[in-house]
Amino acid sequence: MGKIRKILVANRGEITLRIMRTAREMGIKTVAVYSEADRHALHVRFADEAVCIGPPPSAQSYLRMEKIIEAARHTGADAIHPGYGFLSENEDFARAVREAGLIFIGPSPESIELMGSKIAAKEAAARFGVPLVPGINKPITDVKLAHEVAREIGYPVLIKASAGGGGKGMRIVEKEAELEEQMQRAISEATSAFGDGSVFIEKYVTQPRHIEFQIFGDQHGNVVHLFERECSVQRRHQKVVEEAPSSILTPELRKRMGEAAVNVAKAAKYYNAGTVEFIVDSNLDFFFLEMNTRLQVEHPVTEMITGLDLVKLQIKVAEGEKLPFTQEELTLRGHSVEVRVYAEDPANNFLPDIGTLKTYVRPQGHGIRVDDGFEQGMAIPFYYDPMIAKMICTAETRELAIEKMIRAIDEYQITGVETTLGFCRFVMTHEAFRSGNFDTKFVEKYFKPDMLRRPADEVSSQLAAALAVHLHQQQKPAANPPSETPARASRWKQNRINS
Ligand code: MV4
Repeated sequence: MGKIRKILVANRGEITLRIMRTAREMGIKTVAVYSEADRHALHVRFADEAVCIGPPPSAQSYLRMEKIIEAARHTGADAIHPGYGFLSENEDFARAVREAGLIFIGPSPESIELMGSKIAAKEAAARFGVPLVPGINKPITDVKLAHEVAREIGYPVLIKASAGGGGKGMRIVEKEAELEEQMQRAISEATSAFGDGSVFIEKYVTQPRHIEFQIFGDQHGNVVHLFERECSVQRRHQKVVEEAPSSILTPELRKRMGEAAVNVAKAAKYYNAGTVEFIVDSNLDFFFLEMNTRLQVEHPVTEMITGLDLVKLQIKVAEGEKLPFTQEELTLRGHSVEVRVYAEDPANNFLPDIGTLKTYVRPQGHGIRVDDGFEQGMAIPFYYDPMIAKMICTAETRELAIEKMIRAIDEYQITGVETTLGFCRFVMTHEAFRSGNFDTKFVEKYFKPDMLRRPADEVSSQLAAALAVHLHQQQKPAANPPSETPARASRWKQNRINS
């Protein structure tokens, strides 16, 4: 251990820039690794040094442990930050980094491994008195036992893969007649997806809210929580909006959940940044689900309400320093909302819309933070996650943060690709979101793709209808219906919902 002088960031995009910025402020040199598709990427330009690690597909570049460790050796880096995604929650990578004599800026391989097994994670949490969803916390293969368990906890139940997480490999079983078939399917799916067919059964909590606690530990056994984030607006387990604090927690509930989160971390002898996920039911009862052993995409909302730089803290505890504060010294101020801006087409089932950012102008002003990895004229590579940016708006109250977000969305100019900005605006202006009365089914319940139809489309569909009538009167089929608005035309002003 000791002072870190040079960090290699084993990642790409906005999170790599975000990490390198803090490193530079701390006087630490930075090393980028990149694939052949990312030669001109901003993280490569920003870094003090950069090493190409292979062809565009992640499996041949950002997932190649030995290439990355070799790049660290070659450049004399003494630490590796994994970012999120890619190798960030891979215990073999954390171990290989340690064995190469380098510092892994994250938790121990043992903690990553423990939390990688949902069953082991729940077992550890239960030993520390943390509430779990009713169910059985053992791998189940025996159908008879499954029937007994499900009958006892009551339908609907949820079958989850122990090696899954983030919603992967989950199956809802509404009634007894479906249990056996769903179990067989879950087991075979888990076997092929994770090489581990262990599944377990939980009571299915309907209309839950997703509330996660940011925790932080040092290597001296100290653990604190940095309050919660609420991420209930999701689409197919992809978070759309995150905020801190949650609008449903009272100070008393926050204290109890925070203590439970710290206990989960202590059960795993956890250090560095981590996130403890809970679901909260309509009675405000909370249950531990799983722990994410990485810095999360949505960490900025926590930074905004605590005033802390989480990457700086990660680096300091990785150097062996003690946490510079106690739980009692931490306070929460204001409200912060984050939206994720993707190059996806919400009107077309959120299909990735890969292309070049013809116009790219960020919003500005008080309380607005944009974490991104692109500039105008850059192409969004097809090989990776199509997130363009995270936009974080912070103000004294939730209402003001939402108002600021709407203003910022309207000011953001992106052309060349379809984006989820209009969809984010839909959420921000929706009564259910604004009132705080929503759950994880928000998108399913309220969003229909045609809600984002732009005025220009309206015009062309009216034209099409008029033409159809005209042609029908002439008894001729339409050979060439009028074309849609050019897909890549400037339309940022039109990103709003027709209402
Ligand atoms: C649940 C649940 C209801 N009951 N477990 C989804 C992600 C993974 N971390 C666990 N997830 C869920 N587990 C029980 N017993 C509902 C979900 C869930 C969900 C949770 C948080 C945020 C969004 C979600 C969307 C669908 C399902």
